[in-house]
Amino acid sequence: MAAITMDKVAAAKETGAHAYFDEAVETMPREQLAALQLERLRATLRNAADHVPLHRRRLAEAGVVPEDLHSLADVRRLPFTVKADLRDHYPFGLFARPVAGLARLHASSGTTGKPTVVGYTAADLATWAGLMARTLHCAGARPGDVIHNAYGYGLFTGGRGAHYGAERLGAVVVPMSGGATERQIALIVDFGARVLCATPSYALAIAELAEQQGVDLRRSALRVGLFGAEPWSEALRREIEARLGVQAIDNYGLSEVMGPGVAVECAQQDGLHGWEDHFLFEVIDPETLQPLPEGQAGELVITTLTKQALPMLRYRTRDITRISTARCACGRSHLRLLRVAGRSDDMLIVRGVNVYPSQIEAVLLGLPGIAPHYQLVVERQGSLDGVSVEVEAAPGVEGERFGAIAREVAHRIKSMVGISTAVTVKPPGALPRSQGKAVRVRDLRPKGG
Ligand code: DLL
Repeated sequence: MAAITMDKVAAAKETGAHAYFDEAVETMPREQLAALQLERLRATLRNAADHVPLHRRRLAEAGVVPEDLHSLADVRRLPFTVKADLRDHYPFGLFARPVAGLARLHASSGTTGKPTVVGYTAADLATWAGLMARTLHCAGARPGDVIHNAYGYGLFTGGRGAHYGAERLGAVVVPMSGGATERQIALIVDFGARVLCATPSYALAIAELAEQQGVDLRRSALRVGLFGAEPWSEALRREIEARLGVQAIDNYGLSEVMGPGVAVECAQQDGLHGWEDHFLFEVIDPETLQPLPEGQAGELVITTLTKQALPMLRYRTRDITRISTARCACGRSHLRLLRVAGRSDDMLIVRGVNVYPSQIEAVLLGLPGIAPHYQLVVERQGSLDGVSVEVEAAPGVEGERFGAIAREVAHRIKSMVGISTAVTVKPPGALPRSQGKAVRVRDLRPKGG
């Protein structure tokens, strides 16, 4: 079986290499890309200053006149935009076009308060579809492929983002959305899907249920997985690749700047190409707000370069990553973002140690006796925060081994991540399965304290 998987992955790598959706743009020399960015940045500033009162005021306060920008480094003179700006101007206050002139709205649920609302003109939707087609192609999808789309449809940008990108690519899209996992499996097999789009945690749930039903998806037509919308570890990637028989490609995006299609890995799986003809990427120190040199980890900041309805100036994503402009073996010239380990909001500080859930995931996966499902529970213990870890026993593991497994998991987390955790092993199937973005952390700390 392992041999089948390896052949399929090798074949996917083969088709993915040195083939572009838009060769001229994807391999554009970096100086030319920079010139294009500067020209588009000026147009974006003009759009923002002319049509969005908040940006007009902030640009005036910063003393920036769009025509004044002489080099990309001047982007540092621009004010930042944060999620609270969208909330404070709910629903349409940051739009640069009247609502009647838009073609679509999306929104993110947000756990507290108002959702963040984003809008697109018809031209924005066409840009987005083009970028998603490029993204799918970069991941290994090709015209004529059946693309099974299990990202949620609705206000979430994942479903429709992948949908219109797949159509634009010339592929055959199955608009499945999340949930009804049994049916998903049957249709993947019956329709001969070559590409699966899903969150990584949902891809795992599909793999698991297929195995329980005796369906071997490694023998199906699936070759490529386009997975994203949540942080996931390299260990989870290997797990999904082995269980589904796909090359699992990471893709990144966020609704505030567009949706999926902002950055994606190529077949090299060595960082995500950020599409620089449409976005300007910076990494800053989240404390000092100063730009960080290439290679240093910090908060990703994105400026949109072509959006009409919702131009975003230096949007602070809260996502932690690093940038590399080193040339990629695939020939694409666009910079690479290192896998996004997590959001600064999700970072836990346990007795002074900074921890992302994905770091704990990396330890858990592959440990004998446990399944790749977990949740972290954060509680206030006296004046400090404590983290307990709930893991699930692998199928067939007897209850009397749970205690020993829990001790082993706690020991590994302590030695590899550096924090002490209380570990509970639950029976197989006890932890909730994801249908979209997985809930990795249950935060039981008192609100506001
Ligand atoms: O999750 C857009 C998307 C859909 C991306 C489908 C990829 C695939 P939002 O719901 O606005 O948009 O959430 C954006 O999700 O700021 C990151 O924190 C996180 N995120 C998205 N992709 C990745 C990824 C969509 N590949 C937020 N790795 C972002 C890690 C990711 N985190």
